[in-house]
Amino acid sequence: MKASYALRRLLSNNYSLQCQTKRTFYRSFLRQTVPLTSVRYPNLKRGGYSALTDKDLSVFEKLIPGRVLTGSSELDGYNTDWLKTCRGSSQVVLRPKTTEEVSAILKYCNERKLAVVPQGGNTGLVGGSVPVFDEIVVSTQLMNQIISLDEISGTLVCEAGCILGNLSDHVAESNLIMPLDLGAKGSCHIGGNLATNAGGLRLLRYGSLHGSVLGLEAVLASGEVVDCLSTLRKDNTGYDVKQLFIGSEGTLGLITKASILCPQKPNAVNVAFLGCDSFERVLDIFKESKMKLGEILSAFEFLDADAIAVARDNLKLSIPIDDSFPFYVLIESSGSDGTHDEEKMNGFLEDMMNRGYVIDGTVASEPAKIQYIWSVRERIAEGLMHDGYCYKYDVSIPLSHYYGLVEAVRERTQGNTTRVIGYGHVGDSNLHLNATSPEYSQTTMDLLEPFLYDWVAKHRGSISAEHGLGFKKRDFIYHSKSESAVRTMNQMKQVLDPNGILNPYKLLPTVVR
Ligand code: FAD
Ligand code: 2HG
Ligand code: ZN
Repeated sequence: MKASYALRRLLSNNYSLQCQTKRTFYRSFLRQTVPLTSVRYPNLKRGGYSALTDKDLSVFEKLIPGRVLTGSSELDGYNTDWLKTCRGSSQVVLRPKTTEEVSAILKYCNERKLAVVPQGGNTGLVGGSVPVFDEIVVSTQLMNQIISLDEISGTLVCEAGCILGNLSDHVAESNLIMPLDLGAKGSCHIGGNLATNAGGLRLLRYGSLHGSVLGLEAVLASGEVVDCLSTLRKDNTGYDVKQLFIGSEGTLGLITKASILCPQKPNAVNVAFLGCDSFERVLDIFKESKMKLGEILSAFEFLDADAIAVARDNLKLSIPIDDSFPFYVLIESSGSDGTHDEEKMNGFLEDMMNRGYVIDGTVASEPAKIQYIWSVRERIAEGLMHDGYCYKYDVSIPLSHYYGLVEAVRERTQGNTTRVIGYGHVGDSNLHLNATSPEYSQTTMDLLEPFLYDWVAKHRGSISAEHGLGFKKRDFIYHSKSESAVRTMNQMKQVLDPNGILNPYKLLPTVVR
């Protein structure tokens, strides 16, 4: 293991790179003109919703004085998604501060049949958080109060608009961590995380939000407030209604508050960044890491050479080890005893090197170095945007077929893309496949879809592992869900939102069979 050499190189890195403000990045991309969604998808028809009037605006102004945004330049960011692939033409953004205000807004919109899109940090990757036509944006930006933190049980209660990174910083003061972590933590809201059932980098260890969310409060389309804000770990009194809203992508209700179980902050964290020569070796290392690291294994991520090229060439990040391997693995251990964990990690890595599974690697236990290694992985989504247009896929595939999809897509789209990369949460069987081109190309899109979704369905995977269906993927739902399951979802929608005002054109398919 060339650990000392690689760590020396890490030390000389410019750490400020990872602190590059997201603001500058977003603004420079906003200057590009994103076609209106209604233009890119000409066959899509606007639903029979009312059109916004001056009278509606004055009602909103009375409900939330001073927090009704209407200027078109102010609305740009709310109308356009993070990927710059979807753009709506909403004329108003409402920024309530309380559940009561959300309730009054939705009640009025429901009575007037005005369509609404709930929006958190607008980091969603499937076009779910922005209007398709002229839906009213209800933003949770000002609902950002932390309500309580019980240090003994680790229960955090907060409003939906709290930024994930701020919550992490807050709970860290009590030696706790959030059960989820993702690259968008600086912007995404906890309400948005719940609405998408976000997975992220810690799911392997702490499980999905369906387990760590203890309670939530949501407002239905009618304005009724559904209070499920329990803080109990065990509560089997009837249907677990809160679960309905987790992963419902703003189509069943607007989440206003949540209570979340926060794990203890681990005393010792080690991160290894390793190079290997085939994807089979990645799987061998995963299997061995589960056996040898056992309870301290907290993340297992992989990147292929083309993903590494994005970090190196587009983000100008220095790769912690030699950048010529076909595959890279990032392993994190988290535990309570530094010496014990380090011994375990070093023993495991030595074994992997001796067996030839790992060719080169570096391991870090200091926070700044750990953060740097993680930034190489976390910033790939940002780096891809430098290529121009990004075709983003987020699938689950059984590990025996996992990387086959990247190879199949590369072969099929040869000459029509800048690159096709594979990376992601291999420990959760979750692959992030991304293709890029200088600008949107219908030819490339036709090569990718439905081919890619058919491939995933044939190999018994899911077409959306963690980002959701949103606007872009809803019509492929049948590739992963039965007709009866989709019909049941549609019935739930009818009961909770009979006028269909909440996030129309999202999640449910155009045609329910
Ligand atoms: P938004 O983008 O604003 O909204 C997302 C959806 O939730 C929309 O349908 C919206 O209508 C709905 N919604 C938002 N707030 C509410 C609310 N209060 N009530 C009801 N509905 C609401 N996702 C992962 O799962 N794992 C990752 O590792 C991951 N990494 C990412 C890294 C980057 C750099 C980026 C840009 C995105 C990443 N994402 C990831 C995708 C994204 O789903 C998450 O960032 C996050 O969960 C979205 O939160 P948000 O507040 O930005 O929600
Ligand atoms: C991640 O894991 C996100 O970094 C984004 O889910 C994935 O860029 C992507 O496809
Ligand atoms: Zn992810």
